[in-house]
Amino acid sequence: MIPAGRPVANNYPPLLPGPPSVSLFTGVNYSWPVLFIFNSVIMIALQQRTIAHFDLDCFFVSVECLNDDSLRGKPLLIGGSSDRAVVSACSYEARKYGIHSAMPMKTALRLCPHAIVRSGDMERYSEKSREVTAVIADQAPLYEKSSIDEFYLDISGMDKFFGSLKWTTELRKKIMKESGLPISFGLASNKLVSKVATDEAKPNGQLEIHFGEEKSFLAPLPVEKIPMVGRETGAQLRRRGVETVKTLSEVPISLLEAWMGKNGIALWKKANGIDESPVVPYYEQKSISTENTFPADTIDMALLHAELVRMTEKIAFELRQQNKLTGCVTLKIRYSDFQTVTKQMTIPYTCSDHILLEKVKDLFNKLYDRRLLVRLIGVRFSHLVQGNYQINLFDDSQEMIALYQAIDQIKNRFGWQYLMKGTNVLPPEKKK
Ligand code: DCP
Ligand code: MG
Repeated sequence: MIPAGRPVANNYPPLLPGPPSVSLFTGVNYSWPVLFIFNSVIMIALQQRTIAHFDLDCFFVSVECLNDDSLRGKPLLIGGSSDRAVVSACSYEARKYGIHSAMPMKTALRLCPHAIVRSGDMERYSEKSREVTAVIADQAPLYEKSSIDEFYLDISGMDKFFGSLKWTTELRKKIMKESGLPISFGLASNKLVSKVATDEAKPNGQLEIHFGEEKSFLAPLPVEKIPMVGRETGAQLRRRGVETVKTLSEVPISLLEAWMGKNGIALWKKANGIDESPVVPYYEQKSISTENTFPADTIDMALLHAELVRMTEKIAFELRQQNKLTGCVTLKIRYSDFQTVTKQMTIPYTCSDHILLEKVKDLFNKLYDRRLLVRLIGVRFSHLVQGNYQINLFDDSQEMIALYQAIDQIKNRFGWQYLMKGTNVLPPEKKK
């Protein structure tokens, strides 16, 4: 039984027809046809959703296998080759040895000394990611690109016309045929259950969870299968004797709230198969931008460059705080005569300052061609997807990753403006 005040599952019963003539709120009597239309509108509004979640299998590894067939079926690690490098991605064969993403390469090679190591190629992965996006965009009425290799599709209502499982299966085949990459999907009534279903279907599979079966599907799974349960939360729950999603769903919501605050409530909902979050269309996702009008129009290159560095570092930090990567950079310049020009560049997905700075400076050098005083400059990152900051640090070591972590911790604590690249520190007279 669900105690009063607890959130309940989103399985609304169909509205029952009332008596032949009913007074709704106003004392006016409505006839049958009016009530029927009213009912239909409400039912459509509350209708259960059908959400498909797609995730490419072993994405980086699969791209490498496309280029080199001899790598198939082998323990393969993607990452830097230096002593202090980390694993970005690993094949299923490598995972059997306990290797996982973000593990130091040295540890991985100790676990599996005969593993093959390939350095990553973010440009190629981004290209393939965009290829898959194009196939989905061409077919799906509403889709969200949630990470470099992951998509949510809202295909509610599709059943009436094609059958959602059939349609999704066809789309999966089309993606695999056109990109050459294996992909799995989960189909369910919300994002959470569809994502967990994809995970269960992997590798190279598909799984449909029918409406009403969400809780029983999740129940036997270990708590770590719930996406918001990381290693730390998982360990915390296990220490308290909570090992399966079923046990988690039975913990009183007030207790979970006492343990974890707001997150406890969110977790309880997830354990009970409830997730009302919408699929956010890719083209409506917010970009991150900043711009600055100079106190006096300027042609001082050192000042302009320093400002570009400052702005780029500011919004790259914002990107990392939101756990996002950008796939497109736009630069805006307004000259002193108010002519405004912009230029954008599609880039491999990243959130690293040094990569983004290079792109922004490149755009500036191409765009700034009038040798006129500049009134304003602006930088914008768009095509945002969820992603870890270490995703493209193939050649970088654990020290580089630790440095990014330390920089972001300091920025978090004292404010982003207190830690910047040396090039951005201007002499006091220029700061004015
Ligand atoms: N990635 C990374 N660093 C991480 C996690 C992931 O660089 N800590 C990269 C490599 C992956 C890609 O992102 O290939 C996609 O991440 P997934 O979590 O979807 O992992 P895979 O696609 O590799 O495997 P799976 O089949 O489990 O989806
Ligand atoms: Mg994947």
